[in-house]
Amino acid sequence: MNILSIGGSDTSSGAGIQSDIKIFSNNGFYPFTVITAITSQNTKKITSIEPVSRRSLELQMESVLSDFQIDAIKIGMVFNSQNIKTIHSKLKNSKFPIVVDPIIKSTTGRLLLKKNALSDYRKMIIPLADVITPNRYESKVLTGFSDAKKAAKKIQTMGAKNVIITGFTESNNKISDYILEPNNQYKISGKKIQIINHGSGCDYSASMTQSLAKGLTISKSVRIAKKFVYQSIKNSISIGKGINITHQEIPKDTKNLLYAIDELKQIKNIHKVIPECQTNFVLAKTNPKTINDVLGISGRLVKAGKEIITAGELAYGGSQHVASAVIQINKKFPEILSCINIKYNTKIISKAKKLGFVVLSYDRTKEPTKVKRQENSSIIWGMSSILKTKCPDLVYHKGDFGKEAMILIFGQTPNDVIKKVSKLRLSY
Ligand code: PXL
Repeated sequence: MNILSIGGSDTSSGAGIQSDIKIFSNNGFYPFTVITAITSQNTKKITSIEPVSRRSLELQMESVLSDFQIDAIKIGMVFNSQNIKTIHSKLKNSKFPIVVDPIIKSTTGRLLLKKNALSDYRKMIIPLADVITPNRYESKVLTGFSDAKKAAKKIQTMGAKNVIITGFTESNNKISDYILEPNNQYKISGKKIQIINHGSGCDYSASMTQSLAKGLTISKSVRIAKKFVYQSIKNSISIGKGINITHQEIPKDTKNLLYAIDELKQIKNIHKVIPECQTNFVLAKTNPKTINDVLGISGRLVKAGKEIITAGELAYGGSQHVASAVIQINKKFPEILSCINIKYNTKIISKAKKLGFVVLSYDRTKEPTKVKRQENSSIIWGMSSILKTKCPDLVYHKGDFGKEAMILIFGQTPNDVIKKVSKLRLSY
């Protein structure tokens, strides 16, 4: 899925466009960007803000909108009326879900929306919002109301569909947000963390945008955003001489699998081994019991011309078949945690044998009818039927009526699997 982030460039990468690129990429989204202004800033202060020209902003918007499929848009910092008018004219008839994050002042105290642009912001940016995420201060500046519920109602009458006032109430360890949907209002509370930081507002709206792209409900999206922000503040880094910058720690397993997927994409002619049903690449936790213990690609690795692209994100439970295979093998060989499926090809099998790989196979035409009828049981049956004493590097089956023949390559780690796939390269 693809997300467009419209906002300011932040040299510290703690907020704005750079922060969104980090978040969306880490979470399996492709980020497109349109820059409204260039800020010079570090963890102590902002020393300059230069809006881009109207022409540049128009052309950036046209470049992105005319070419790509977009699943959601986030609008962050828009510095002046010219920015606002241009964005409005390009998005006023758009059908994408839009999250508006009203950026008015930085944590370091600098105004990021010109005072004389406020009225255009109310008229032209707020009505674009499917979701708008002001904090209390921002809701007051936008409406004049200190009462956050009144402010939310006013913002809704300005044209935003769903209004979320973040930090509606706060105590030492709890922070609640107020949500006003078209026909519903409620509060959602979460844990609060006391670290002054740069980036948490951006993180919240970025997370909301991801959830909207996936079609989640507002309340589910808010819960996810609150957890995401809590973690990113908890993992915040003291990287400069001033305030902390929020940060997302990618779990080790996710990093390893992502790294291996990248390596896979570099293997020459790799597109030739992507089967009709596409490829998944998985990494299990130790002692996996169900597919929810196995990290996989929630879409697949798909062939696009001579390249392969990752469609979807990495998620536990993201793979059904390849994950089931690894779970079965792991029962007998607990060191095996990773697996990939590739296209059946006799040359690959001969090469594997020549290389001394342990090659096993099963015959799907021998599968009992009962197993065939039961969804997802074929792999479990197939794998258990071949597990003798040797731990396989490669398992294949030649398919059955309506079932594609397939090769599975196993390893202890994703890197181990990639090494095996690379060694087989000359055969495809
Ligand atoms: O955190 C709000 C924000 C958003 N976008 C840019 C920023 C800031 C805060 O400094 O600089 C570009």
